[in-house]
Amino acid sequence: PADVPNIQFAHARMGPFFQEEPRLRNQFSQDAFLRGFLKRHVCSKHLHEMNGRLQELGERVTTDIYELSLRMESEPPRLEQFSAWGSRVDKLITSTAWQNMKAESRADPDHRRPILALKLLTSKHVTRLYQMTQFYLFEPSGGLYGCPLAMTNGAARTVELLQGTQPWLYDQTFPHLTSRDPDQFWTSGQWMTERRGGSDVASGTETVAVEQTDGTYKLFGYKWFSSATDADMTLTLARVVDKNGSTGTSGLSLFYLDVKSQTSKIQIMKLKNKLGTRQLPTAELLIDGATAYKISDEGRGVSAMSQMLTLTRIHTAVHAAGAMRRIVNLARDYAGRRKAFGRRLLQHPLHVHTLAGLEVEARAAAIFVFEVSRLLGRQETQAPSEELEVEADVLRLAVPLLKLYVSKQSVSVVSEGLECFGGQGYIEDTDLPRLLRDTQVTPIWEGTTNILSLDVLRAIRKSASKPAVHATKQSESDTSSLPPILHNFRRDVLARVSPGKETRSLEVAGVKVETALAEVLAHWSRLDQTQQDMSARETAFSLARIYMGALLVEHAAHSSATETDVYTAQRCAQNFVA
Ligand code: UCC
Ligand code: FAD
Repeated sequence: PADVPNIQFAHARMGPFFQEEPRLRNQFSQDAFLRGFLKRHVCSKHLHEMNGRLQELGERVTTDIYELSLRMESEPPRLEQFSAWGSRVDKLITSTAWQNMKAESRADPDHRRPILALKLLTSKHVTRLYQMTQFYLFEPSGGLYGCPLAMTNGAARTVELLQGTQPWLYDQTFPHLTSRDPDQFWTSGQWMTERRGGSDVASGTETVAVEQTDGTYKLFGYKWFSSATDADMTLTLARVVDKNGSTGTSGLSLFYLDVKSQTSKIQIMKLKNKLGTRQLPTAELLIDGATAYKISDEGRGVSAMSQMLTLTRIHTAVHAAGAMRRIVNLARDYAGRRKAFGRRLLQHPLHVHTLAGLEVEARAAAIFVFEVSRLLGRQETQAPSEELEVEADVLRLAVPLLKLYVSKQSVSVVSEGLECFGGQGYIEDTDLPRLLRDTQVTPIWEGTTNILSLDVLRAIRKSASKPAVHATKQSESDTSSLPPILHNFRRDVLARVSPGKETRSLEVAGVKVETALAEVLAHWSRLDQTQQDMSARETAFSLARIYMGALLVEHAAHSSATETDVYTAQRCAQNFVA
């Protein structure tokens, strides 16, 4: 009305204030912590090459790759089970964005650089680290395409390890699983979970394998979760039975199944309606006589698959750590743009303290992921040595600890991160809620938190029956009763904090790590078997935090460390034992 001055809201006007959006800048150049870690561990020749590629990827995950992921989210997969004329067709319809992501991830380097240039470096032992840092940048913009890539990566490693006993399998699949040519590249599934149980796979698997006269097997069963429904091949578990249906051994065996050539024998019964990971075609599958090849010894399927689990568990942690990094980057940027009570959020001490806490958690998760990837690369490529044997023990414990801790923590960090945007954090079109939905799955798949805590116990108990790698030194006699794997874990942690303890600013943090470790190990040694089972989760959380604390202290004690690195180590060390 004419009698109200400076009117701001009327038909075609919505008021003068619009909040600036948070901006996503190059995710590699913004990540001083990642660059610092690489500088510590990669020689200058490779570092230059690696930095160049990661810089490029860091940009693409904020532009074209990110755009693809938005389309993948808004055009989820669909299942057409019957044709218009009633025939069963089980046609999985994925978006062009999903299909483009497959091509993009492998694009011929002569035409366009692949998103994930896995074979770039000549120095093999840092290749795993390089690979996982790429996934770390890629995952929050990857539209869950990292899921089939993770399973493919795990399958590639599994067939590589089986090369001695199954050379034909290696020849037939490995070049495809690692190909950079999109027309040649295959993805693999990992079909383990059935209706009776996804944790207790040994009792839960009802799928049977019937041997044929030519030595192949026909599989019959119902896979309750398959996230790689459009995969070219899969590795799967089944129980061998004779023609009368009785089992040979009680255990499961591992099978290779070429999916793309036998779609008529694998019915897609249903696409799952999920909280998140909506871009991903997760389905229930009925396997009705598909031909498969037994690739493990009979009854040794779980063991033969364990390296695949190692890879996919690391990928899960990479996804979770990547989500934390993304939300913290966005929240920090937003805090510089949003004002409340007359000041930018970045000028409110409490908000800054909240962000700093999230930054510490994101860094702790990141360094855990980077170090485990580095150790894995060393195991895969270096000649056997006593040092590597000790590292193998550390890695065996670190993988379940990494997966269980970082996954769980990512849900809490991403959730807190959403709150940093106030109400906007809850609004779908900001694309922020997707991060929470897609991280909520990480504690569940690839082994739940409890199952991985029990896996830590499995590793400790198995090691208890083996002799120690190192003779016990006098000063270590008080811990000589520890199972060798814990003994080696302890040595590793102490070696990492030792330089920090000599640095004034890190001394307290270093001592806290040592004390917490001593307390956890002493407490653990006093428990009987049932008590160990009952407290497996607390033990695992404590060991994970202690390990991250040790990694951060070690990082902060390095000559290239910054003040922020020191603060991170100090703050992480404030809260150790679960
Ligand atoms: O969820 C899935 C895919 C989701 C999508 C993937 C995305 C990846 C990231 C993407 C980012 C975007 S696939 C389903 C995953 N399912 C699981 O993880 C199953 C969880 N359950 C377990 O882990 C259980 O603990 C089982 C299945 C391993 C338990 O089986 P058993 O048969 O009862 O276990 P045993 O008898 O204790 O172990 C059998 C053998 C032993 O070796 P031997 O006989 O030589 O003593 C174990 O030491 O397997 C060995 N073993 C292992 N070895 C068992 N676990 C491990 C391990 N983790 N490492 C090495
Ligand atoms: P259950 O085994 O029934 O577990 C239920 C609860 O009991 C959990 O909290 C668990 O921690 C707890 N529990 C079980 N046993 C114990 C114990 N001994 N001690 C203490 N607690 C215990 N699987 C595949 O094989 N391939 C796939 O591609 C795949 N994709 C998936 C995609 C999505 C989106 C999801 C959500 C799952 C997918 N899964 C896939 C399945 C996933 O791996 C399983 O759901 C998971 O391993 C848990 O198994 P479950 O669902 O049978 O739970």
